[in-house]
Amino acid sequence: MERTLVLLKPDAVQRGLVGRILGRFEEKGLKLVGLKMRTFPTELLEQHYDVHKERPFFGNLVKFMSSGPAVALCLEGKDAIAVVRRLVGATNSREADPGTIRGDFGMSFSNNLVHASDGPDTAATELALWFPDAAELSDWEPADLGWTYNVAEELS
Ligand code: FUP
Repeated sequence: MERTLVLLKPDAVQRGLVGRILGRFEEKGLKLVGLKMRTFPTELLEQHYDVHKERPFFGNLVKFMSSGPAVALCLEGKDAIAVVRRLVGATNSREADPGTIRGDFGMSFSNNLVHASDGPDTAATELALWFPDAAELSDWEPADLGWTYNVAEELS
């Protein structure tokens, strides 16, 4: 099982898409382990996007991400990091495939609704940053786990 960080960006909140986007992940069979909503501080966003700090769009990106409430999620599942990235789609929403979240709901490159960790190292770093307190994450077993997966073949 893997865990990954997903952010529903301020545009997703402002456009009233939080429920539908979260629903995509739930419907897929990903387990919701953590969820919080607030206007996240600039310092946190600067750390989160540290890899982009020399890029020309960095200032606008941090400003956008801290411009209003956003939602941070921790999702869990087998191969969850890659599964979520495929569900989210290409960075530029105009080029994202139909059927993906960005492809279905977005028209923008920068206002692209969702962030998702892009690999195991990033997921670990990002989850430690966004959910530093283990008590914010819930360990629970979905009642339908044995129907979502072939447990003997896929989860042993
Ligand atoms: P992604 O992994 O798809 O979230 O995209 P990146 O990590 O490459 O970029 C992070 C965010 O920066 C994107 F969601 C959108 C924004 N961005 C721009 O605004 N302009 C650029 O040229 C590249 C990225």
